[in-house]
Amino acid sequence: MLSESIYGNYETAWCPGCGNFRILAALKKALVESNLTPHEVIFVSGIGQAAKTPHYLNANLFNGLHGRSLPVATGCRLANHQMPVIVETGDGCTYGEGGNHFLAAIRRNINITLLVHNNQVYGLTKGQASPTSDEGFITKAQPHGVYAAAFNPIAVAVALHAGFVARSFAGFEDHLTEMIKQAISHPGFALVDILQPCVSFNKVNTFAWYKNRCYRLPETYDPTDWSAAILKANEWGDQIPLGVISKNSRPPFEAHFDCLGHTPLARQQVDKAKLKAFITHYR
Ligand SMILES: Cc1ncc(C[n+]2csc(CCOP(=O)(O)OP(=O)(O)O)c2C)c(N)n1
Ligand code: SF4
Repeated sequence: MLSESIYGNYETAWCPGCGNFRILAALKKALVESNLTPHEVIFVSGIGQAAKTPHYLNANLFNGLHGRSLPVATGCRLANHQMPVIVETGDGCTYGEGGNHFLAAIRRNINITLLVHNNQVYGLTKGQASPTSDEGFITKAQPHGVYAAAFNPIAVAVALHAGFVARSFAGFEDHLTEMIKQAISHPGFALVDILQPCVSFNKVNTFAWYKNRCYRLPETYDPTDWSAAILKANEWGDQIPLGVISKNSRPPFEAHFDCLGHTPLARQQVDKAKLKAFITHYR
């Protein structure tokens, strides 16, 4: 029987009260309830407070450049398509710096789980606006308020027919655990956009602000109805829907490659003579 202690219990560099603590707790629960041991899963992250999450987990990790976790995660998945790949990232890291990788990963339907800690601000660099900051949001760098329209990751993912699109809130740990579990078990690209209060640099979108607005989708809601999902994806403001907003069963990227159908590349024997001939051919 697995227990959360297998993933360790580390001291963090996060501010007391940060939403990341609840996300880390839900993530550990989801891993255990998915019956995954630390050596069976790999985390990939970039730079930011959210991207530090795997530093506090006893599991495989690749920590790379800001915004560049999705290309690395793609490589991990193609090298070993039997290992779940989980990306831990912030709204700045993935929707800003890594924006084009976000679009490409969805379109290819890479079989990875993307957990975006969306605090609507750049936390690590001390409070500049991020792509998901609401219009008018005032920061030290944007003293007159943000002029740009907020990026809506759920609407973009649904519009691109992403395999699995969900939203949860760090304040609802059980709901979040369930969404992460479903995302891990989805056979294709899975996004969970997690509303995460940053208690130091976002004094507008607080725990109370989200709690007063978030509601759970009713059981009658059908995430396979794409038109309904587009409407749901555009709900934001006084009412913020939580749950699986959209789902479909497009074949994952790896299904297109015969060589990935059986043994993972990482475990296949390399035919050195063939490899040499290949390199010589393109030299
Ligand atoms: C290419 C590049 N641009 C900018 C930075 C500086 N930088 C580091 S973290 C960060 C913002 C992180 O914000 P977010 O991804 O939302 O994560 P959070 O810290 O809020 O969890 C920025 C701009 C960098 N390290 N690399
Ligand atoms: S700055 Fe914000 S996101 Fe970063 S640890 Fe503190 S509360 Fe969390």
